[in-house]
Amino acid sequence: MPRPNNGDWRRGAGMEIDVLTLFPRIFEGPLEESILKRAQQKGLVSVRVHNLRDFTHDKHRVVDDKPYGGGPGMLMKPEPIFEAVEKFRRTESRVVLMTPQGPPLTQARVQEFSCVAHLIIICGHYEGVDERVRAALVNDEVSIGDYVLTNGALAAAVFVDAVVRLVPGVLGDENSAGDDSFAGGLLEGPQYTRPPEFRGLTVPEVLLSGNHAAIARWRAEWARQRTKERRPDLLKED
Ligand code: JFE
Repeated sequence: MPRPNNGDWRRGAGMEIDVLTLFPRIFEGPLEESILKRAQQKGLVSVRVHNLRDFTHDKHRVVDDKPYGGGPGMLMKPEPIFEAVEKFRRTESRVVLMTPQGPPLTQARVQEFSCVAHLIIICGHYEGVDERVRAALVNDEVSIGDYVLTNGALAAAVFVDAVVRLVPGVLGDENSAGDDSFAGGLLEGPQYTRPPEFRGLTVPEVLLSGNHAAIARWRAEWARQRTKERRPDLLKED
């Protein structure tokens, strides 16, 4: 996977992410924990969360309206979203819309996004956003899975977490992200730590053997078997 196309990317502010949401506090928890927090402290990534209500100009700071043609629920008005995106957007920015109607996120797509210098993430709310936001502003739509959340903010937190951990230097060990389930297209097999026997349950002998070739064969065989059993879809070619 190529690293960033943009010259400023690593010397500058690290990866930059602007999140546009009506619920900024949904982000505070996840961003202040462990890896995401350290990534920001190290200057590898900078996540800024903005309240879309701050981009209204009327007294009641209205961000929603009824859908034309009728029907239940409300939609997000285009004006605050346009104003916010146009404030933050640069030539290298990618504008991402969280929506259950986007293509489902995969680790391959996460890897691509981790190479982008600047992400602007629009979190929908209510029943969704005015279609003109999609048409005029959005580069990529992302669903985090085939289930419906109450709004896009939690989906965006999941997306940011998956992307940020792939930015070089964020994980202590550069290899650990590459070893993940899915990175190799297969699930991982069983894993064990000490003690070698616990409540009569033992660790497979081969893992204690010190025979690295045998261990690698054992792991490859279990990865294949477990993937075939649990996620045969991952073995099929597309
Ligand atoms: C929004 C909502 C009614 C959506 C048919 C904005 N993977 C994923 N699941 N859910 C979302 C993403 C998501 C993202 C943004 C969202 C859900 N909603 C709720 C309500 C119909 C909807 O789409 C609003």
